[in-house]
Amino acid sequence: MDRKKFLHLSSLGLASLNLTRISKSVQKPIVISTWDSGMPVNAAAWEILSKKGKSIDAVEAGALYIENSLNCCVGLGGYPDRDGIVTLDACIMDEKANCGAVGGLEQIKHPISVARKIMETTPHVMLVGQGAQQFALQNGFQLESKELSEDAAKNYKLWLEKSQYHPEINVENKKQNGPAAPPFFEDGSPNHDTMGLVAMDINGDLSGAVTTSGMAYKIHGRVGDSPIIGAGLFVDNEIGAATSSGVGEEVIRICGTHLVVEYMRQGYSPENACKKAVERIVKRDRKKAESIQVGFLAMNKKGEYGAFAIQKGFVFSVKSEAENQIHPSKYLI
Ligand code: SD4
Repeated sequence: MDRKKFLHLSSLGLASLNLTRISKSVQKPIVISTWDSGMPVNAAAWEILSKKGKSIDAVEAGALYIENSLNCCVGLGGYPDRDGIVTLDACIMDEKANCGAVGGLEQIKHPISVARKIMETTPHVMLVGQGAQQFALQNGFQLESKELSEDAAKNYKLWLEKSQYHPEINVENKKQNGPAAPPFFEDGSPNHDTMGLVAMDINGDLSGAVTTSGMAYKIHGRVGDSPIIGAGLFVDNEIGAATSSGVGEEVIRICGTHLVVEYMRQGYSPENACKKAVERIVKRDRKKAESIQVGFLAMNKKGEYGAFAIQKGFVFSVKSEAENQIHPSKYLI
């Protein structure tokens, strides 16, 4: 920058801002994902990102990894609805705002790939229920068994004793209140039933994916935020991308991840953008917010990332050249 231009910018208070932008290099490739279960998911995505692959392939690979883990509560190993049926939600979105989604998909192992197929081969964004299953079968996906995983069957049986839908938040609560209250496993560990991930590839292109069995013991037919573009996932290649986990109804009400991206557009850091969205939920109904969890996770075009949740306990996983670790999210209440 020549001296004259520098002095001019200084007079506007913009010189340091401009210099910061020049000196700060973009962190890429990078992948971030919800929860500690995101560590192996990131590793699967990194296989692609580290070989200069595309972020859309990386996020699909990450989601496929967790859909394959039958001991996990994402995918067919997940917890059922109150009728004992596992219904899966997923979506995927790329740097050109191409997107695909499935809601309430039954007996198909890889909802994320069905979502991608919808994105790439149909004029639509979202297919649900029987139609989504029919589309999957027509496109070579196998019909899997209806049987619940061992863990899910055990917890469902326990849940049936009271049949109450009370998504709990803290492990402490869970231990006081007895077993099987979602979103917790019987041993008290959090039921991370949603995997959301966002990646930026070596070209700086952003993509995201979400896959989940949704809230345990939901009403049959209920679809959460996870497969809804702008709620569970949003990608804007000019600005950044965001994903969410927690009580989907509250995320849908504020178009959560779209809101986070819009806050980043206004100049908020990823963490502060997530915080603003959390504040929106809490402001609407603080009493309700005190009893639920919602966490947002976001990345901007510089590869900066951040998260924010209503409650303590939300964590996220990051993989880049510089790090491979789990971070605790800040929280409001
Ligand atoms: C849902 N948002 O179905 C999902 C559930 C979730 O951790 O994220 N649980 O509402």
